[in-house]
Parts: sequence; structure tokens; C-alpha cells
Amino acid sequence: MERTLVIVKPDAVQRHLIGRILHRLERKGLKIVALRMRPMDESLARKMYAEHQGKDFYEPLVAFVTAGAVVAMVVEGYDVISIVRSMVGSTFGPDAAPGTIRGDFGASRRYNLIHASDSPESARREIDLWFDDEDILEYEFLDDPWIYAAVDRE
Ligand code: 3AN
Repeated sequence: MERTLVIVKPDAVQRHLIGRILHRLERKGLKIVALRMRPMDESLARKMYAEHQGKDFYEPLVAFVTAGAVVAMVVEGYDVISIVRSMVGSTFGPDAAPGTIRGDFGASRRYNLIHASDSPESARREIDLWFDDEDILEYEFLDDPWIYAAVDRE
């Protein structure tokens, strides 16, 4: 079982898309195991995007993600990192395939609605930045046995 960090970014919060994004994750069968709304303060933003420091878009990126409230969550499931990345789509809406979150809701090359961890290492690092261990819940869905077959759990 894997976990990933998802952030509904300030543009998506302002555009009333929190519910629609949560709904897509839920109807896919993924489990939200931690959820909080908060501002992304500057030091957290700089830690999140440390790998992009020095690039021309780094300062505008920090300004964008710190511009308003965000919703951060830990999402759990088998292969969840790659499943959520494929649901999110390419980095910017104009290139993202229809059917993906960015493809369906975004038209900007800066405001891109959502973040999702891109690897198990990033997921661990990013989840630790946003949540304490005791904020992450463990629970079962009654329909878990119908979301994943035995082969999915290997
Ligand atoms: P993704 O979110 O698709 O994984 P990354 O990890 O390459 O994208 O980049 C992290 C964030 O940096 C993106 N979500 C986006 O907001 C921003 N970013 C990446 N490339 C650019 C760019 N060329 N111009 C502006 N912002 C960018």
C-alpha cells in the first residue's frame, strides 16, 4: 500500500473546485487518510519546491502557492502515486489530456490547480512536511475487497 501527498492549490480553492477534486479521488476508490486546509507559508513552499530553486519559474511558483488557502491531503491505495499522477495530467492545462484534472479544469501555464507527489521518495518527504504521523488515520472501507483484487495487492 502506498501513500501520496495531494495539494489543492490556491487557484483551485478560489475556483470552488475542492469538492470536485475530492470527488474524483473518492470515486476512483482511493482513500483519503489525512486532510487539512491551511495557507502554504513561504518557508513550507520553499521546502516543497526546493528542487526547482534557481529556475526562472521558482519565485513566481512560490508566490502562486502562497497566495491563498490550500487543501492538503494524504491519499492511500495500491499504486496510488502513479494513479493520482495520471488523474492529475501534464503540468499545465493547455497540454493536459481531457479527462485529467488539469486537462478538464485548467487553461493556464502557471496556475495548475493541484500537486501530487511524483515518486515514493517525494511522497515520504512531502507528507512529512505537511502532517504528523498521528494526523494520518488508518481505517477500512467496507468495499475494500471490491476495489482491489488479490493481483492488485501483490
Ligand atoms: P508537476 O506538478 O507536473 O509534477 P513539476 O514537478 O515538474 O510539475 O514542477 C513542480 C511545479 O513547478 C509545477 N506543479 C508547476 O506549478 C511549477 N512549474 C514547473 N515547470 C514550470 C514552468 N516551466 N513554468 C512555471 N512553473 C513551472
